[in-house]
Amino acid sequence: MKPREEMIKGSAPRSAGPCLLAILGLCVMATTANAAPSVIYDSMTGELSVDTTDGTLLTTLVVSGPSPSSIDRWLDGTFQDNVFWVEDYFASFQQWGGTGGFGDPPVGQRFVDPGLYQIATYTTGLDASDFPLDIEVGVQLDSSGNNPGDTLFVPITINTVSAIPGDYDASNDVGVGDLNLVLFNWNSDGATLPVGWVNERPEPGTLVGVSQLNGVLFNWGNAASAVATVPEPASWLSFFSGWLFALSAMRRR
Ligand SMILES: [Ca+2]
Repeated sequence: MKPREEMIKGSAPRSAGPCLLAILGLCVMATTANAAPSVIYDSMTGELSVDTTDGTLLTTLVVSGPSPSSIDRWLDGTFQDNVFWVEDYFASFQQWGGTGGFGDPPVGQRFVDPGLYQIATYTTGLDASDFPLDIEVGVQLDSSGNNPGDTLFVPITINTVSAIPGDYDASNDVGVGDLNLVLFNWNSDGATLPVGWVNERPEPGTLVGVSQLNGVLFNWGNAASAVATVPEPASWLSFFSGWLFALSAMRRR
């Protein structure tokens, strides 16, 4: 097994990361900062996906954690998504690297086109503690290849499904907190949700809408250890009138 720094040729050794990042950071400040890509683990399916629809030109990816049970995309020695890949699991790091230009054979571009890619499957039921370090995302700063790369560090996004459907904020019941998450993020892309949206996060590329609202309404009042409570008619009435007002206000904006 090759050392991690050697495997992803052309990426800076981990120990040099902060220094390189500081130097590159000065350059980036004067131009345009990259929006953050996201790396999503779905605890129900075990699938790991990377979302670079923000335009990130991903060249390498390093995920600390357990070994995946399968590599579903960007396998070692394959040419996929215009990139020739090296891929390996070594010393608690699963890593992918594009080698276009200096791979064997030297073919294609080094960065993967921006998009949403499901790349590996892990054991189900993992949480953030199983991925102890931020994800390292190596990027190319422009598609010409003339601009040097950068390394972004992004926390992993964990998608989970609560034991209580509609309990988006993981408070163990379905109520106002969950409704507010839906209303204040109405029409937001699943990739841009606040961290307080813990359970049943919509996938990147999916907009928050009626499906999520129904998840709250049809499970309203359900709690973790109690029989579902049915709100009294008066509380339903005030609840719906408040919601309709909020929705109409959002549509006027
Ligand atoms: Ca809740």
